[in-house]
Amino acid sequence: MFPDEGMEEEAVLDELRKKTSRDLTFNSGKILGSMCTYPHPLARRVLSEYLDRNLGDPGLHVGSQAVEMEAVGMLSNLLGLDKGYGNIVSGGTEANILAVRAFRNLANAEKPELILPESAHFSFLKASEMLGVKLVWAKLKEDYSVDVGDVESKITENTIGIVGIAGTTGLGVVDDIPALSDIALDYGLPLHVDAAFGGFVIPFARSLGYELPDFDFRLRGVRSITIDPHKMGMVPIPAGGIIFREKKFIEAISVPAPYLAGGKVWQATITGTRPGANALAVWAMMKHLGFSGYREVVRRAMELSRWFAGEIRRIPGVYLIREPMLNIVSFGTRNLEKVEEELKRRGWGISAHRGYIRVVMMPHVRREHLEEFLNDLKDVLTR
Ligand code: 0PR
Repeated sequence: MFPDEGMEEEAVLDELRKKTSRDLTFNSGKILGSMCTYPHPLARRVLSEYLDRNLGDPGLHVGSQAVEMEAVGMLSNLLGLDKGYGNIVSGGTEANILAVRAFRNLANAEKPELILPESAHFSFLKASEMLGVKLVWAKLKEDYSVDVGDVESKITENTIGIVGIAGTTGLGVVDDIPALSDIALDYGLPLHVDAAFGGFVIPFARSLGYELPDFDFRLRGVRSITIDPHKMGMVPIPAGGIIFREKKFIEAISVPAPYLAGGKVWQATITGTRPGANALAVWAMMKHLGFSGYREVVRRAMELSRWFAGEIRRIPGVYLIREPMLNIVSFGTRNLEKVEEELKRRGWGISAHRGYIRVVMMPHVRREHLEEFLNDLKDVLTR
């Protein structure tokens, strides 16, 4: 009901505190299955200071827009491009929709089709429905990466592009992007890489010596990449990233917004009014941590996931779905549903809806949390 009279601020806050007390918090260490994390203190400061900035009207917030473009520039560099074109957006969903939209608008297909791995995130279902693009699913191999031969066999004259995934949602698998890039070049098709999760992991993990395939703009077939600062980038929600190799992709999805303060401006994003503060936080975090800072975050996460996978392997009745490639470890158990239910009852933020339990080693996850979790898991299994 809409209140007739207002309440005191403290009373409002009290009520909110009570209502949200059932939420799990990242700080508690109980959230093991999420790709989000507790935002970095610097990012929190930036957000509270610049909450009013609106990138939907960049003529008002000229400085913030320039910072957004610098952030896009830094992300492009991280992904192997001297200069890229894109935006800081609301998340991986919007970024993926923008890529599909650009591919569709640039293609001349009567019945547009997009080829993507069976492991692709459900954001592509939204893109498909909104954009009238048919999804053509490519099979996975035994190692859960996409079967590149199957991708090639599904190319038709209606194909508008191909999607590869660098860090799948369920298992953190990195597809054979070099092979997909070759196919894309052979057939003159654009390749989109969904690195919503892996974008802030793979470059750093590789520099630590982990063997992972090339996945970014260094491969000539790659035309666009989704990379989410609100996952491993430690920026508050919402902060996604879409980067295109060439300006024509942005032009293909831009609409004129003629009456804004900046004169005739063009908008490529789905959202109109959108948070400048989060884009500034993306910029601030990259400036603050730098490559070496993020590498330390990733080092910890990768080491923890290797340790955790080793512990999982030692528990009878529990098995890894596959060796982890990134900082995601997914495992199955006997009586999975009952195990999930009991772990949740004990306060763990996990889910087994895909047929296994996914543990994402986000920066808030520490070894002592995992030890406690493993003890609970062993206990539940012996009941
Ligand atoms: N692409 C990939 C590979 C993803 O894993 C995700 C999100 C997206 C795109 C879409 O990103 P946005 O959610 O930012 O639009 N994957 C997470 C998942 O489904 C999203 C998530 C995050 C779910 C935190 C739960 C959670 O607690 O697991």
